[in-house]
Amino acid sequence: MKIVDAKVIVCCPGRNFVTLKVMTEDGVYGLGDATLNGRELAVASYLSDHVVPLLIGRDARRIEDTWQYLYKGAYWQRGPVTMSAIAAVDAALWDIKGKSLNAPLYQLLGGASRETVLVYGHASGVGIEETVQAVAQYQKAGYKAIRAQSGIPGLPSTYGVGRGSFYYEPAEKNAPPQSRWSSEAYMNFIPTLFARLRKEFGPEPHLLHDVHHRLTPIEAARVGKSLEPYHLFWMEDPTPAELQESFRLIRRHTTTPLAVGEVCNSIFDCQTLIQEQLIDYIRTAVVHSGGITHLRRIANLAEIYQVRTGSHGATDLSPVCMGAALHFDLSVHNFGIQEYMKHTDETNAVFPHAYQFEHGIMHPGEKPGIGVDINEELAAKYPYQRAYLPVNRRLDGTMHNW
Ligand code: KDG
Ligand code: MG
Repeated sequence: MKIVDAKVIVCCPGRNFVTLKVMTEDGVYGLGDATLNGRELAVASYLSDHVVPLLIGRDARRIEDTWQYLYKGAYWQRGPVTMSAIAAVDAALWDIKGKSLNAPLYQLLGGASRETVLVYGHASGVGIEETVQAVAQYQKAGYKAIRAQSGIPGLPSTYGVGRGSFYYEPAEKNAPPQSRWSSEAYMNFIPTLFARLRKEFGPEPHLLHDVHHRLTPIEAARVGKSLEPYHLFWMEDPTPAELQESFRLIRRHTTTPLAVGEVCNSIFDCQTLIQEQLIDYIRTAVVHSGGITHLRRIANLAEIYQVRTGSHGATDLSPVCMGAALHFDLSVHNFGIQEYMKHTDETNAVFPHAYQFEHGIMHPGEKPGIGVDINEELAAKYPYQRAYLPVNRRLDGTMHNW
């Protein structure tokens, strides 16, 4: 089954998405998400200028060989741009395989290991009261697992505070927005937020929290310890994971479960974290870590060390990625949870999909392949708009992690 054409579709139905469409000689096509928030066109160029010419004439059925060909063949291995491009090809080929065998993707991955996929959404507010209200809204909408973020008293802006209920979008058109940060103010405040949430909602709902790479290891250890009475489902990205060994220190001090991986692109970025059991959840996503083929390798390694998956699923991961993620989640044995933020109505219209959300759980649907399509005519009505993720400075002006 030869690949006869492939094209890169860039559109902005509320936010930018990069989608690869791979066409085969018998008319079956597959889709893959290649969106890298704030750097979308770099991946689009990597694909259309360098990868698409290599795909024409290849056998679409040879998924593993194509993955190795693009990874080893580039010589410049790994990195977010390369791995997002390879991910898009890989997902598109899995989509084609599913469609040509008339089977939903999860059946090709070993079949369902569970009936449904547990997801979590982001509740946030400018202060504690608003966050309490947002968590209540999510609970009402059926969510059993809720990430809670709140503005910090004394700071003008904080990561994770959304735009209206059920919608979170950090990227801004034209220039990066700038936020301010104080680890001291954050560390003093954050236990009061979770004390209040537990008091209000009791022990049942899973509560999650994202530190967004902003603390040093010893600060993270202190926060983890201070949150222990509120038994979080996880504390995410407490410190940057570039230095994987730094999680040893956090781990020595706290039993709060840890989740890392949304910015990891390969198994080598999280190998120490997994093999030393320094984390509990690995958050690598289909789109940013080499597609289904490579994500399975990461999950298989993690399974040996009792680390479960908790894939990134914010709104900058397109419905094509969400569909693929849900097939993966349904099938992989060591699944933990899936992040799910609703896309806008415009995005959902561009990407009609079979996956469904109900009562806090999801299912990828039974359509052959990934079960997500693209309406190209509609997509063309939403041209690319340059946008950037925010940058973050400490109160004295020093650049900090966002
Ligand atoms: O593109 C970056 C966002 O998706 C990310 O900042 C959101 O941290 C995030 C999360 O956990 O969803
Ligand atoms: Mg995060």
